[in-house]
Amino acid sequence: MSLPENFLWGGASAANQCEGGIFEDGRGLANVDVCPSGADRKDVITGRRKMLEMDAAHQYPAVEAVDFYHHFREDIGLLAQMGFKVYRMSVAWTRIFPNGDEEEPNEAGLRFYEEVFKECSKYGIQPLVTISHFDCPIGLIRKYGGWKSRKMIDFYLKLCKTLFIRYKDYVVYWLNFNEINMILHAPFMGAGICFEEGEDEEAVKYQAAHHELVAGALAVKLAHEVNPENKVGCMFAAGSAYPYTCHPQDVWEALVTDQENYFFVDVQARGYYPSYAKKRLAGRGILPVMETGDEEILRCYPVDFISFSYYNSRCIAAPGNGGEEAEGNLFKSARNPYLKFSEWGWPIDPLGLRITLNQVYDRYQKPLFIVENGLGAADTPDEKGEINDCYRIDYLREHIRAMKEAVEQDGVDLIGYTSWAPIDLISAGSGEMKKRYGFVYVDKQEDGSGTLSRWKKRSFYWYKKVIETNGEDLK
Ligand code: BGP
Repeated sequence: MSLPENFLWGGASAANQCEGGIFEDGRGLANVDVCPSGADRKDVITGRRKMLEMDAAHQYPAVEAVDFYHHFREDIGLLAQMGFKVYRMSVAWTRIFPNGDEEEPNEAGLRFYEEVFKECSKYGIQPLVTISHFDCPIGLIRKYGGWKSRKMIDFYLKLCKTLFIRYKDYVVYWLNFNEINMILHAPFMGAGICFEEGEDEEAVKYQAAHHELVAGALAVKLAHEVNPENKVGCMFAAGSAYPYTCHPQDVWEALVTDQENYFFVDVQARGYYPSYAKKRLAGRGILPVMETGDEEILRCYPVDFISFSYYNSRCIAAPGNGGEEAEGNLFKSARNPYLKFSEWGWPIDPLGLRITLNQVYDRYQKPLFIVENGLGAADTPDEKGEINDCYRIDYLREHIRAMKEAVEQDGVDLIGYTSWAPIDLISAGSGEMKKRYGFVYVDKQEDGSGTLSRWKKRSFYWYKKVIETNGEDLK
């Protein structure tokens, strides 16, 4: 038994974390551009501190990022050398509609992505395009409050329509929103939401989520109308919640945590609000306002496949049941005493990937796609300038092994695997450059210095062999 012949191996990135060039060719400003690095980032990405423009007191890593905007040919060439079958990337909304509400798209922005897709197709690399990867035009935030407003649905669909038509010959795999459940944890970064004094934050977040859910379903409809070959997936930040102990209260809290995340996929994949969400949101008086027809839209246009990021599992203790806190992908959880942790304090749990794949597949019975998985580490070149990132190889090897077991032994239907991120880029959570994920090192340092040149790390050669052997040789 082995992985299917046409298994899509590759890597994943996001426009705002790699492109830079944010003032070029008519591009407008987006929420992700004004998230600073440093201590204030957290308050900004969570919507508690309103920052809609740049100021002199902060650094904004998205301004240059790793300058994919001018290096994309070289970068895609490197992906091709590793034998990539798929490249997950996102479009910057504001390259195409600089303020979000223009009548006509910005041709220069459209041309940029066309060049990127052409470059991919030169090497037979299939793009997997995230339509909105933590990305919302500042123009729409100022005028409408981002996804708080139902008006966003139309602007988003206009973007979708433009993309589906223009790139019909290049792209069939689409994701409607990156980590849609992140709206609960980083609402400014996820959905352009800033909270006003006295606002019920939960109510605002679930209302905005409802707008995204409707928009996402209508994007599926549109994608199929433009090209019946199009396949649209949802995307959520996954990682099963383990009970901290077998105390029934811990088990219960873990179940509720899983439901909070599955809520989004329940709607996007099954086509309706699950009963637990309806009851609980209604119980708190925050059931989103729906328009007539919304329920039908959700029911008629479920996604074609389910994708997710997996970095770690979570461990949940009921209040007062103890447990130290652990870090992890913007979610806090209890520290799992059986796991090791990354330099950034994220748990490392390969078996958790197999568990997650099984749970998600059991629940939805739709094809799955792992679209993010990787290890953030502070790589340092040795005296010869080489980067021996054996820790990254170990992490990926164990996760790929667990993924294979889920496919080969448990029968999970998996389309592909894209590691985060093939070429070093800016961290979403912390805004740091030194938290690196790549197979390719980018000479850019935390203070912004560096030549931006690209060097292959040891993991580059390792991943190339993994792809070449369709995951058989993981040594
Ligand atoms: C996910 C995001 C990515 C990415 C990744 C790693 O939440 O979809 O954009 O950055 O996590 O997280 P970080 O960059 O914080 O290390």
